[in-house]
Amino acid sequence: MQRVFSGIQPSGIPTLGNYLGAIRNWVPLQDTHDAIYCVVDLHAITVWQDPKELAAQTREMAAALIACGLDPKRCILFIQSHVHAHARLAWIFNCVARLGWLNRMTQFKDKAGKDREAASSGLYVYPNLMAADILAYKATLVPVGDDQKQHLELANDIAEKFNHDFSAEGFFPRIEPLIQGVAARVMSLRDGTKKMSKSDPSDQSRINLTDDADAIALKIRRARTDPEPLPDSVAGLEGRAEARNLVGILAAIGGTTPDGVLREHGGKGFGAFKEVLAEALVAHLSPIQAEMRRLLDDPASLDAALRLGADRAAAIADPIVTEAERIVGFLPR
Ligand code: AQP
Repeated sequence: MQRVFSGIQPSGIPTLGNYLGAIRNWVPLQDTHDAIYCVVDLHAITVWQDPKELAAQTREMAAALIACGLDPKRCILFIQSHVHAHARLAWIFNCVARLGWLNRMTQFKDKAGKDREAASSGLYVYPNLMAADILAYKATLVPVGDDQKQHLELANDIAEKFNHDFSAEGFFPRIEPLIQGVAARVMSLRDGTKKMSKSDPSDQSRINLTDDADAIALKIRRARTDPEPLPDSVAGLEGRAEARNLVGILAAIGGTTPDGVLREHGGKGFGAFKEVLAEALVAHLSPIQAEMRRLLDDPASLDAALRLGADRAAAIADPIVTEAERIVGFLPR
């Protein structure tokens, strides 16, 4: 069975973007693949996180994943910092990856903003840790949103250079991204050229998975749009990033295509369309929210499931990383 790995940062409440671009697509893979999913707290601290909030957000993210359909019995679900193999392999990869490669990463440029000198060194080497996350399990398929494609190409460069430099041909496998769905990239509700992000300073820019019906309706009502009515087909969405985004969201939620949405709603003004969209979102997210609340009411059971997940993950990753350390020439203890 092919092994898949994916992770999500507990850097805030999961957004509709995380859900449609990633989490939702992870669920069916539990039954067809050897699936490993991780809440990546080591990645989250590459930008400042309040320690108390980080712990709470980590648990909340795990609850959200389970509420969205990940079943700790059908997949391996754990917290990244609980399995030390990730950090051990990441250090080796810090020494394999070239600065020139990292300099090309657009996510660093986006996240560091204008004051790059003030960004953490962790943010800079983030893609090396991501490569370690995947390769510590020799996973070959990584379901991610479209925004992560560049990091996966880098992970393949790292694997190839490791195999080559240490004469370990084939030790680390090639990784393929799995980019699924009509909403592979959900955009900000305030700016159709920026992706929806859980750490965007504006809460109005995103739908959080925990937003109640009123918050969802308000955010959708306030979402930026243009004054034209909806076109009859996707060709008419050209140059209308915000309209395209809202149509894409309804298509993804309703299990249809943007053309399907426009066949039904083409010609409508945004006032009417936004009401339909808000209603569909509330109906879709309510059961997930109820299940999340139930899980968070019993943190001891949730933590126990995550401990078990970490044990299962470590049982796979530890021997692989120990072998990588031997290949590098570290003296076994
Ligand atoms: N807007 C998005 N549309 C589609 N997919 C998305 N993903 C993130 N945003 C969108 C996918 O979600 C997965 C987990 O992402 P992450 O938490 O590891 O980091 P991220 O990509 O940086 O997500 P955020 O929400 O923007 O987090 P912050 O604000 O902390 O940086 C990935 O598979 C990603 O593709």
